[in-house]
Amino acid sequence: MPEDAIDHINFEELNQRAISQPLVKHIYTADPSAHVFNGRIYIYPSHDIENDTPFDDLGSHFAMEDYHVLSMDTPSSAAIDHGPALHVKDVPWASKQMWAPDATEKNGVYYLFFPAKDLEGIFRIGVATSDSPTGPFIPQPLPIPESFSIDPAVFKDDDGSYYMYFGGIWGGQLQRWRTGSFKAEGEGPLAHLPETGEPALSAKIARLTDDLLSFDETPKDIIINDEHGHPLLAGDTDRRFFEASWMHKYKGKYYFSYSTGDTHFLCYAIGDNPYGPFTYGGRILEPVVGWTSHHSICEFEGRWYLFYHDSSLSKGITHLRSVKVTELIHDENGLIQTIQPYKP
Ligand code: FUB
Repeated sequence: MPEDAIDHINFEELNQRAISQPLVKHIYTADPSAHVFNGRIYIYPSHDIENDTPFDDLGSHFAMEDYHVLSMDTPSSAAIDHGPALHVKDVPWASKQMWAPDATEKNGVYYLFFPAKDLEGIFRIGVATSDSPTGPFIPQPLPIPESFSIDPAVFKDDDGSYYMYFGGIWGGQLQRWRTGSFKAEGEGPLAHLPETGEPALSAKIARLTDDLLSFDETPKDIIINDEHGHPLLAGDTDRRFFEASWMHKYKGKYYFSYSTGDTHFLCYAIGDNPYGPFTYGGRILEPVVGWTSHHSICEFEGRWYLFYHDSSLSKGITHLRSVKVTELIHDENGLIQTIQPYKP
Protein backbone atom coordinates (compact mmCIF):
# COMPACT_ATOMS: atom_id res chain seq x y z
CA MET A 1 0.00 0.00 0.00
CA PRO A 2 1.61 3.29 -1.03
CA GLU A 3 2.85 5.49 1.79
CA ASP A 4 0.60 8.42 0.93
CA ALA A 5 -2.43 6.27 1.78
CA ILE A 6 -1.57 5.73 5.44
CA ASP A 7 -3.16 8.94 6.74
CA HIS A 8 -6.55 7.51 5.84
CA ILE A 9 -6.16 4.12 7.49
CA ASN A 10 -7.93 3.16 10.71
CA PHE A 11 -5.29 0.76 12.03
CA GLU A 12 -7.46 -0.75 14.73
CA GLU A 13 -10.00 -1.73 12.12
CA LEU A 14 -7.31 -2.83 9.66
CA ASN A 15 -5.63 -5.07 12.22
CA GLN A 16 -8.96 -6.78 12.83
CA ARG A 17 -9.22 -7.47 9.11
CA ALA A 18 -5.60 -8.68 8.81
CA ILE A 19 -5.40 -12.38 7.93
CA SER A 20 -2.51 -12.82 10.37
CA GLN A 21 -0.85 -11.03 13.27
CA PRO A 22 2.83 -10.16 13.91
CA LEU A 23 4.85 -13.17 15.06
CA VAL A 24 6.60 -10.96 17.62
CA LYS A 25 5.68 -7.52 18.91
CA HIS A 26 8.58 -6.60 21.22
CA ILE A 27 10.85 -5.74 18.28
CA TYR A 28 10.21 -4.84 14.64
CA THR A 29 11.18 -7.52 12.14
CA ALA A 30 11.00 -7.75 8.33
CA ASP A 31 12.10 -9.71 5.24
CA PRO A 32 11.51 -13.14 6.85
CA SER A 33 13.51 -16.06 5.44
CA ALA A 34 12.00 -19.23 6.89
CA HIS A 35 13.53 -22.71 6.92
CA VAL A 36 12.83 -25.99 8.67
CA PHE A 37 15.91 -27.38 10.41
CA ASN A 38 15.55 -30.59 12.43
CA GLY A 39 11.75 -30.33 12.34
CA ARG A 40 11.61 -26.78 13.76
CA ILE A 41 10.85 -23.55 11.90
CA TYR A 42 13.62 -20.94 12.02
CA ILE A 43 13.04 -17.43 10.69
CA TYR A 44 15.89 -15.13 9.69
CA PRO A 45 14.45 -11.61 9.47
CA SER A 46 15.83 -8.10 9.23
CA HIS A 47 15.67 -6.30 12.59
CA ASP A 48 14.06 -2.91 11.93
CA ILE A 49 14.97 -0.04 14.25
CA GLU A 50 13.82 3.50 14.81
CA ASN A 51 16.26 6.09 13.46
CA ASP A 52 16.34 9.70 12.31
CA THR A 53 17.32 9.11 8.67
CA PRO A 54 14.67 10.67 6.38
CA PHE A 55 12.70 8.52 3.89
CA ASP A 56 14.30 8.49 0.42
CA ASP A 57 14.30 6.40 -2.77
CA LEU A 58 17.52 4.67 -1.71
CA GLY A 59 15.97 3.25 1.47
CA SER A 60 18.47 5.09 3.69
CA HIS A 61 15.86 4.95 6.47
CA PHE A 62 16.38 1.16 6.61
CA ALA A 63 19.33 1.61 8.96
CA MET A 64 19.37 -1.81 10.59
CA GLU A 65 22.38 -2.85 12.70
CA ASP A 66 21.93 -6.49 13.68
CA TYR A 67 20.01 -9.74 13.24
CA HIS A 68 17.87 -11.77 15.63
CA VAL A 69 16.71 -15.32 14.82
CA LEU A 70 13.13 -16.38 15.58
CA SER A 71 11.86 -19.94 15.84
CA MET A 72 8.52 -21.73 16.13
CA ASP A 73 7.32 -25.29 16.76
CA THR A 74 4.67 -24.96 14.04
CA PRO A 75 3.30 -22.09 11.90
CA SER A 76 0.55 -21.52 14.45
CA SER A 77 2.64 -21.60 17.64
CA ALA A 78 4.24 -18.66 19.44
CA ALA A 79 7.54 -17.43 18.03
CA ILE A 80 10.63 -17.27 20.23
CA ASP A 81 13.23 -14.53 19.80
CA HIS A 82 16.69 -16.04 20.30
CA GLY A 83 18.30 -12.60 20.69
CA PRO A 84 21.14 -10.93 18.81
CA ALA A 85 22.87 -13.30 16.39
CA LEU A 86 25.21 -10.95 14.50
CA HIS A 87 25.92 -7.19 14.80
CA VAL A 88 27.38 -4.91 12.16
CA LYS A 89 30.15 -3.85 14.55
CA ASP A 90 31.45 -7.42 14.46
CA VAL A 91 31.68 -7.53 10.65
CA PRO A 92 35.08 -6.07 9.66
CA TRP A 93 34.12 -5.12 6.10
CA ALA A 94 30.60 -3.73 6.78
CA SER A 95 29.64 -0.18 7.72
CA LYS A 96 25.82 -0.11 7.89
CA GLN A 97 22.40 -1.26 6.67
CA MET A 98 22.14 -4.95 7.56
CA TRP A 99 19.32 -5.69 5.10
CA ALA A 100 17.38 -8.86 4.26
CA PRO A 101 19.31 -12.03 5.22
CA ASP A 102 18.91 -15.73 4.55
CA ALA A 103 20.35 -18.91 6.06
CA THR A 104 21.07 -22.50 5.15
CA GLU A 105 22.60 -25.60 6.70
CA LYS A 106 25.27 -27.97 5.44
CA ASN A 107 26.96 -30.81 7.35
CA GLY A 108 25.80 -29.45 10.71
CA VAL A 109 27.09 -25.90 10.04
CA TYR A 110 24.60 -23.02 9.76
CA TYR A 111 25.35 -20.23 7.32
CA LEU A 112 23.87 -16.74 7.60
CA PHE A 113 24.05 -14.74 4.36
CA PHE A 114 23.50 -11.00 4.64
CA PRO A 115 23.86 -7.80 2.62
CA ALA A 116 25.43 -4.67 4.09
CA LYS A 117 27.15 -1.57 2.81
CA ASP A 118 30.94 -1.84 2.80
CA LEU A 119 33.28 0.92 3.92
CA GLU A 120 32.78 2.67 0.54
CA GLY A 121 28.98 2.56 0.68
CA ILE A 122 28.66 -0.29 -1.84
CA PHE A 123 26.31 -3.16 -0.97
CA ARG A 124 28.12 -6.52 -0.72
CA ILE A 125 26.95 -9.91 0.53
CA GLY A 126 28.63 -11.55 3.49
CA VAL A 127 28.56 -14.96 5.16
CA ALA A 128 28.74 -15.85 8.85
CA THR A 129 28.71 -19.34 10.35
CA SER A 130 27.59 -21.05 13.54
CA ASP A 131 27.12 -24.55 14.90
CA SER A 132 23.59 -23.53 15.95
CA PRO A 133 20.68 -22.33 13.79
CA THR A 134 20.18 -19.46 16.26
CA GLY A 135 23.78 -18.29 16.25
CA PRO A 136 25.75 -16.40 17.39
CA PHE A 137 27.28 -16.27 13.90
CA ILE A 138 30.96 -15.61 13.23
CA PRO A 139 31.43 -13.50 10.09
CA GLN A 140 34.03 -14.10 7.41
CA PRO A 141 36.57 -11.26 7.36
CA LEU A 142 35.62 -10.20 3.82
CA PRO A 143 32.39 -10.27 1.81
CA ILE A 144 31.86 -12.97 -0.81
CA PRO A 145 34.33 -12.14 -3.61
CA GLU A 146 32.62 -10.43 -6.58
CA SER A 147 29.34 -10.12 -4.63
CA PHE A 148 27.16 -7.06 -5.01
CA SER A 149 23.64 -5.71 -4.39
CA ILE A 150 21.20 -7.11 -1.78
CA ASP A 151 18.69 -9.73 -0.69
CA PRO A 152 20.54 -13.07 -0.84
CA ALA A 153 18.31 -16.17 -0.89
CA VAL A 154 20.05 -19.55 -0.81
CA PHE A 155 18.30 -22.57 -2.29
CA LYS A 156 19.45 -26.17 -1.87
CA ASP A 157 18.39 -28.33 -4.79
CA ASP A 158 17.61 -32.04 -4.50
CA ASP A 159 21.02 -32.96 -5.97
CA GLY A 160 22.80 -31.18 -3.09
CA SER A 161 23.80 -28.07 -5.10
CA TYR A 162 23.37 -24.71 -3.38
CA TYR A 163 22.48 -21.59 -5.36
CA MET A 164 22.29 -17.97 -4.30
CA TYR A 165 19.66 -15.68 -5.83
CA PHE A 166 20.19 -12.00 -5.14
CA GLY A 167 19.77 -8.41 -6.30
CA GLY A 168 17.56 -5.40 -5.91
CA ILE A 169 17.12 -2.19 -7.88
CA TRP A 170 16.96 1.45 -6.62
CA GLY A 171 18.57 1.43 -3.11
CA GLY A 172 19.74 -2.13 -3.77
CA GLN A 173 22.14 -0.70 -6.41
CA LEU A 174 21.63 -3.42 -9.06
CA GLN A 175 21.29 -0.77 -11.80
CA ARG A 176 24.77 0.51 -10.98
CA TRP A 177 26.26 -2.86 -12.01
CA ARG A 178 24.72 -2.99 -15.52
CA THR A 179 28.11 -2.82 -17.23
CA GLY A 180 29.78 -5.25 -14.83
CA SER A 181 31.55 -2.64 -12.70
CA PHE A 182 30.11 -0.26 -10.11
CA LYS A 183 29.00 3.12 -11.41
CA ALA A 184 28.76 6.11 -9.06
CA GLU A 185 25.42 7.70 -8.26
CA GLY A 186 25.46 9.85 -11.43
CA GLU A 187 22.48 12.04 -12.14
CA GLY A 188 20.48 10.87 -9.12
CA PRO A 189 19.66 7.83 -7.02
CA LEU A 190 17.80 6.10 -9.85
CA ALA A 191 20.39 6.75 -12.56
CA HIS A 192 21.37 3.81 -14.80
CA LEU A 193 17.93 2.14 -14.74
CA PRO A 194 16.78 0.86 -18.16
CA GLU A 195 14.24 2.86 -20.19
CA THR A 196 10.63 1.67 -19.94
CA GLY A 197 10.77 -0.14 -23.34
CA GLU A 198 14.00 -1.99 -22.52
CA PRO A 199 14.13 -5.40 -20.78
CA ALA A 200 13.84 -5.07 -17.01
CA LEU A 201 16.91 -5.63 -14.87
CA SER A 202 17.21 -9.21 -13.67
CA ALA A 203 17.83 -10.84 -10.33
CA LYS A 204 21.06 -12.87 -10.32
CA ILE A 205 21.90 -16.49 -9.61
CA ALA A 206 25.23 -18.09 -8.78
CA ARG A 207 25.97 -21.67 -7.71
CA LEU A 208 27.97 -21.68 -4.47
CA THR A 209 31.26 -23.47 -3.88
CA ASP A 210 31.30 -26.61 -1.70
CA ASP A 211 32.21 -24.56 1.40
CA LEU A 212 29.32 -22.13 0.65
CA LEU A 213 31.69 -19.19 1.10
CA SER A 214 32.13 -18.14 -2.56
CA PHE A 215 30.42 -18.05 -5.94
CA ASP A 216 31.36 -21.06 -8.07
CA GLU A 217 30.53 -19.17 -11.27
CA THR A 218 29.95 -15.67 -12.58
CA PRO A 219 26.42 -14.63 -11.57
CA LYS A 220 23.85 -15.08 -14.34
CA ASP A 221 20.61 -13.24 -15.09
CA ILE A 222 17.25 -14.67 -13.98
CA ILE A 223 15.11 -14.01 -17.07
CA ILE A 224 11.36 -13.69 -16.49
CA ASN A 225 9.34 -14.00 -19.70
CA ASP A 226 5.74 -13.04 -20.31
CA GLU A 227 3.15 -15.49 -21.68
CA HIS A 228 4.54 -14.92 -25.23
CA GLY A 229 8.11 -15.76 -24.27
CA HIS A 230 9.29 -12.14 -24.25
CA PRO A 231 11.33 -10.82 -21.31
CA LEU A 232 9.35 -8.50 -19.03
CA LEU A 233 10.12 -4.84 -19.76
CA ALA A 234 11.36 -2.23 -17.30
CA GLY A 235 8.11 -0.29 -17.77
CA ASP A 236 6.01 -3.31 -16.73
CA THR A 237 6.26 -2.27 -13.11
CA ASP A 238 3.35 -4.46 -11.98
CA ARG A 239 5.30 -7.58 -12.98
CA ARG A 240 9.01 -6.88 -13.31
CA PHE A 241 11.62 -7.87 -10.69
CA PHE A 242 12.53 -5.24 -8.09
CA GLU A 243 14.00 -7.13 -5.06
CA ALA A 244 13.33 -9.95 -2.55
CA SER A 245 14.27 -13.08 -4.52
CA TRP A 246 13.11 -16.47 -3.26
CA MET A 247 13.16 -19.96 -4.75
CA HIS A 248 11.03 -22.97 -3.88
CA LYS A 249 10.49 -26.22 -5.71
CA TYR A 250 7.03 -27.73 -6.05
CA LYS A 251 6.27 -30.95 -7.93
CA GLY A 252 9.57 -30.73 -9.85
CA LYS A 253 9.07 -27.13 -11.01
CA TYR A 254 11.15 -24.17 -9.85
CA TYR A 255 9.22 -21.17 -8.52
CA PHE A 256 11.15 -17.91 -8.50
CA SER A 257 9.28 -15.31 -6.43
CA TYR A 258 10.06 -11.66 -5.84
CA SER A 259 8.75 -8.20 -4.99
CA THR A 260 7.78 -5.59 -7.60
CA GLY A 261 8.90 -2.86 -5.16
CA ASP A 262 7.30 0.42 -6.16
CA THR A 263 4.05 -1.32 -7.17
CA HIS A 264 4.08 -3.36 -3.92
CA PHE A 265 3.21 -6.87 -5.21
CA LEU A 266 4.78 -10.24 -4.47
CA CYS A 267 4.84 -12.22 -7.74
CA TYR A 268 6.19 -15.53 -9.02
CA ALA A 269 7.45 -17.14 -12.20
CA ILE A 270 7.89 -20.85 -13.01
CA GLY A 271 10.85 -22.61 -14.66
CA ASP A 272 12.22 -26.07 -15.33
CA ASN A 273 15.61 -25.63 -13.65
CA PRO A 274 17.23 -23.31 -11.08
CA TYR A 275 18.54 -20.92 -13.74
CA GLY A 276 15.32 -20.51 -15.73
CA PRO A 277 14.18 -18.94 -17.97
CA PHE A 278 11.02 -18.47 -15.95
CA THR A 279 7.51 -17.65 -17.15
CA TYR A 280 5.52 -15.10 -15.18
CA GLY A 281 2.84 -16.90 -13.15
CA GLY A 282 0.91 -14.25 -11.23
CA ARG A 283 0.65 -12.54 -7.88
CA ILE A 284 1.22 -14.22 -4.54
CA LEU A 285 0.32 -11.30 -2.25
CA GLU A 286 -1.56 -8.07 -2.83
CA PRO A 287 -0.01 -4.90 -1.31
CA VAL A 288 0.43 -4.71 2.44
CA VAL A 289 0.55 -1.62 4.64
CA GLY A 290 4.03 -0.16 4.22
CA TRP A 291 6.13 0.47 1.12
CA THR A 292 8.04 -2.81 0.96
CA SER A 293 6.86 -6.37 0.49
CA HIS A 294 9.29 -9.23 1.11
CA HIS A 295 8.70 -12.88 1.85
CA SER A 296 9.78 -16.49 1.90
CA ILE A 297 7.92 -19.70 1.09
CA CYS A 298 8.46 -22.76 3.24
CA GLU A 299 7.01 -26.27 3.44
CA PHE A 300 6.16 -27.64 6.88
CA GLU A 301 4.62 -31.09 7.36
CA GLY A 302 3.30 -31.22 3.79
CA ARG A 303 1.69 -27.76 3.74
CA TRP A 304 3.13 -24.55 2.33
CA TYR A 305 3.42 -21.21 4.11
CA LEU A 306 4.09 -17.63 3.08
CA PHE A 307 6.17 -15.65 5.56
CA TYR A 308 5.82 -11.92 4.83
CA HIS A 309 5.72 -8.57 6.61
CA ASP A 310 3.66 -5.44 6.91
CA SER A 311 3.82 -2.14 8.81
CA SER A 312 0.48 -2.46 10.59
CA LEU A 313 1.95 -2.69 14.12
CA SER A 314 3.87 0.61 13.62
CA LYS A 315 0.74 2.17 12.09
CA GLY A 316 2.24 2.37 8.64
CA ILE A 317 5.84 3.48 9.30
CA THR A 318 7.67 2.15 6.25
CA HIS A 319 10.85 1.03 7.99
CA LEU A 320 9.18 -0.47 11.11
CA ARG A 321 7.72 -3.75 9.94
CA SER A 322 6.52 -7.01 11.51
CA VAL A 323 6.82 -10.54 10.15
CA LYS A 324 3.71 -12.67 9.72
CA VAL A 325 2.78 -16.07 8.31
CA THR A 326 -0.18 -17.44 6.39
CA GLU A 327 -0.85 -20.61 4.43
CA LEU A 328 -0.02 -20.63 0.71
CA ILE A 329 -1.98 -22.85 -1.69
CA HIS A 330 -0.81 -24.27 -5.03
CA ASP A 331 -3.88 -25.15 -7.08
CA GLU A 332 -4.29 -28.34 -9.12
CA ASN A 333 -2.41 -26.70 -12.03
CA GLY A 334 0.49 -25.66 -9.80
CA LEU A 335 -0.55 -21.99 -9.81
CA ILE A 336 -0.36 -20.09 -6.53
CA GLN A 337 -3.62 -18.68 -5.20
CA THR A 338 -3.30 -14.93 -4.69
CA ILE A 339 -3.51 -13.92 -1.04
CA GLN A 340 -5.37 -10.82 0.16
CA PRO A 341 -3.56 -9.68 3.34
CA TYR A 342 -6.68 -7.99 4.77
CA LYS A 343 -10.23 -9.35 4.61
CA PRO A 344 -12.75 -7.07 2.82
O1 FUB B 1 14.73 -4.42 4.67
C1 FUB B 1 15.50 -3.62 3.81
C2 FUB B 1 15.09 -3.84 2.41
O2 FUB B 1 13.72 -3.54 2.25
C3 FUB B 1 15.20 -5.27 1.93
O3 FUB B 1 16.50 -5.68 1.67
C4 FUB B 1 14.29 -5.19 0.77
O4 FUB B 1 13.95 -6.43 0.22
C5 FUB B 1 13.12 -4.45 1.35
O5 FUB B 1 12.27 -5.30 2.08
